[in-house]
Amino acid sequence: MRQDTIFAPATALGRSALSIVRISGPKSMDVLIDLTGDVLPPRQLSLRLLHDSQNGEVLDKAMVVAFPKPISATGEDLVELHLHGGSAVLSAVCNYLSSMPGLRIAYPGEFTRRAFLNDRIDLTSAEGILDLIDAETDKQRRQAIAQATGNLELALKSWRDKLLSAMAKIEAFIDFPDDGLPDTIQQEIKNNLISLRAEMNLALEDASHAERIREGVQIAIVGAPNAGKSSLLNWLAKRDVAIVSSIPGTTRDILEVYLDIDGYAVTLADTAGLREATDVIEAEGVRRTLARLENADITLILSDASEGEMGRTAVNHYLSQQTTLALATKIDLIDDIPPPAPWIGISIKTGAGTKVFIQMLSTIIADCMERTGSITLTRARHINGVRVACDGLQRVLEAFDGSEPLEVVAEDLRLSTCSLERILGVVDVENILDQIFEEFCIGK
Ligand SMILES: Nc1nc2c(ncn2[C@@H]2O[C@H](COP(=O)(O)OP(=O)(O)OP(=O)(O)O)[C@@H](O)[C@H]2O)c(=O)[nH]1
Ligand SMILES: [Mg+2]
Repeated sequence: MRQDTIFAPATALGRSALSIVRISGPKSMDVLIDLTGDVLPPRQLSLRLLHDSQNGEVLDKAMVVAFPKPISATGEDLVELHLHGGSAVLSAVCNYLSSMPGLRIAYPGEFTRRAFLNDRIDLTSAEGILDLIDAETDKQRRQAIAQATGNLELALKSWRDKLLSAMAKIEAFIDFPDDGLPDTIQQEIKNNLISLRAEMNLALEDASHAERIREGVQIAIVGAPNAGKSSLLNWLAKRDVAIVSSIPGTTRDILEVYLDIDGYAVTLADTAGLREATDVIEAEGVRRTLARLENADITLILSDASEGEMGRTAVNHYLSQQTTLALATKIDLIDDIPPPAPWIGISIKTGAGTKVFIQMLSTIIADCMERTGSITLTRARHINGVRVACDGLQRVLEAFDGSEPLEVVAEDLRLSTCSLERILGVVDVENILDQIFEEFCIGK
């Protein structure tokens, strides 16, 4: 399959100034000669007429560039055609390419997959590229570009090298069981492994934050019926997403909007008002609200300020978490009199209190996302791998009192090393490749 030459549009379809088609594989250079009638200098953009060599028709006048292997994005001969944008030019060129023997359209992610298989990038960088393309906020972009350019790869490799160096020292003594491991060497290995374990633990602690940056923080708006939840959602979303009415029990299902708050991706959910439901549909709405409340990273609890103490006590028991903001709504109805702490008074009608609210919300979101270390594990796959490595390391450190033979210690170090290599894609990759690359778009 890797012998196939593949091609695909690398830019989005539709009307645009330019449209790039990439071709990768053994026939790429022949295709370029066929299209231009010329052998082009490598890695240099050239302006050429592209012909259909079967009937001589000009397909487009375009900038083209050739990247001979192995110094190309895929590690294979790679050609880029920078065509004029628009669907007709693109389909004429793609139709012509499909008619050429040995050429076929690429599968999603196939270019990046080939880059990985040809050792141009490791698996974490490939995932970083995917995240970068999917990034919708600035924080997501920063996290993804760090991973795509090899930050995680470097960290994992340095951890692996530290494990390998400990293993080499231990294995040197396995063949001399009588002498045992000299104390000074044992202490040195131990100190190195203790600091390695601390680094890994820090990365694991940060991991949930990194995952939230990638996937977005979940915020739920909850409260009694008619508290103004849907009004707040519409105001934050700056559009009429949810129906607002003075009838309690208007919202019965969960409504979600995706927002960018200070560069962080946020999923904001409006929910059904919490009360003893009057019918089965509302009861289901309340059940869903409670489930969402449990999964939320941040909860906004709303209570109608004009109902005073009564309204607040109804939702007080949800106030326990740190990541909860308590909002007393409609303070315009009580002459903007501020409610007692921790309640923050707001009015969607007059805008009173909304500035303070937004500031507090931004702070809570930032706290939720803030990381302490520099290494970012963005996926469950990374977290599990580092956890396994860390567990192995723990066993190694415990075995140093001499309770286990050196062979057992070395085996645990080997398991830890393997687990890190699995994240990098050095070992056991076949079963996860499809899963990772099928998320890509065609042409990447
Ligand atoms: N005066 C005033 N009225 C408001 C304010 N915010 C919302 N309301 C009104 O309060 C009523 C209920 O608003 P919704 O946003 O539908 O309340 P909800 O919490 O979503 O209600 P349910 O979906 O029934 O649980 C509507 O008539 C809104 O116009 C506000 O800041 N001031
Ligand atoms: Mg509502």
